Amino acid sequence: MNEKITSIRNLLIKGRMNEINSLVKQCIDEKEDPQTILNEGLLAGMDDIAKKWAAGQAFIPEVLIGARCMNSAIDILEPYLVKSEDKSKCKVVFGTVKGDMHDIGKKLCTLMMKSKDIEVIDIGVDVDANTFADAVEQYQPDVVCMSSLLTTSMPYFETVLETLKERNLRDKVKVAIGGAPVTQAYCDQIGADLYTEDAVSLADALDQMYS
Ligand code: B12
Repeated sequence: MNEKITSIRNLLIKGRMNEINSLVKQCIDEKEDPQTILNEGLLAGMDDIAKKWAAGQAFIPEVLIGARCMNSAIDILEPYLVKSEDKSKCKVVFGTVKGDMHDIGKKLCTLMMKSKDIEVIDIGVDVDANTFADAVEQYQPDVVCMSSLLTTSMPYFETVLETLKERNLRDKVKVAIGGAPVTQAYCDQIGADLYTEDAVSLADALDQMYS
């Protein structure tokens, strides 16, 4: 394993953003695969933080600064992971539902979709049902993607689906849901159109649906 990638992983929990960003740039200059930097450096580091948090060895500030470092480094990697210029295959509106501030997964899904020439309009975190519906009216996407990382925010998917129905928008868009607590069974139960486990499978599924 490239030592710099191991350092990126280890520096994440320390929140050393400048050093991480500089190592990411060095790895890119040395022609390291950007997907490897993402998976074995940044995502592995975030996973270490999550495990430490679960074990009571790390606390919210560490998680938060780790997340900030991760988001900053993803911005550096984005141009190397994303092809551009081609016409987009489909348009996606993407938000994290009301009550939920988690956005790293959304950001990764966005990156992977962009790499498949899918246009993504990110409407943020803590997004309420009417804002999702307004975005459908404004941007006329093919797909609405919703993310939830909390068992407490997950039921809000149903509120959004209801609002889309009430505003006669539900039959105009496909609705995809995801995030750690979400399952295919839950997707079927609430009548969403698509669930996948991770960013790569979401991008692949939409790529196939709209090719
Ligand atoms: C980082 C993090 C935070 C950061 C978020 C920073 C940020 N900018 O996102 C901070 C510190 C703010 C935070 C806060 C909280 N968090 Co938090 N957090 C995490 C942590 C450690 C990592 C999440 C993450 O980014 N993972 C990495 C990304 C890449 O993975 P992902 O989000 O799962 O996304 C992938 C898939 O799920 C999927 N996906 C995601 N979205 C979508 C959408 C679609 C359409 C599809 C198809 C797929 C898809 O693709 C993604 C990429 O492959 C998790 C632990 C964990 N193991 O998940 C806890 C966790 C989610 N948090 C948790 C909790 C409890 C909280 C707090 C309530 C803590 C508190 N007491 O305040 C608050 C809630 C704040 C709020 N209102 O949202 C719990 C949730 C428990 C539960 N079952 O509800 C977890 C599981 C930790 C734990 N073990 O207890 N958190």
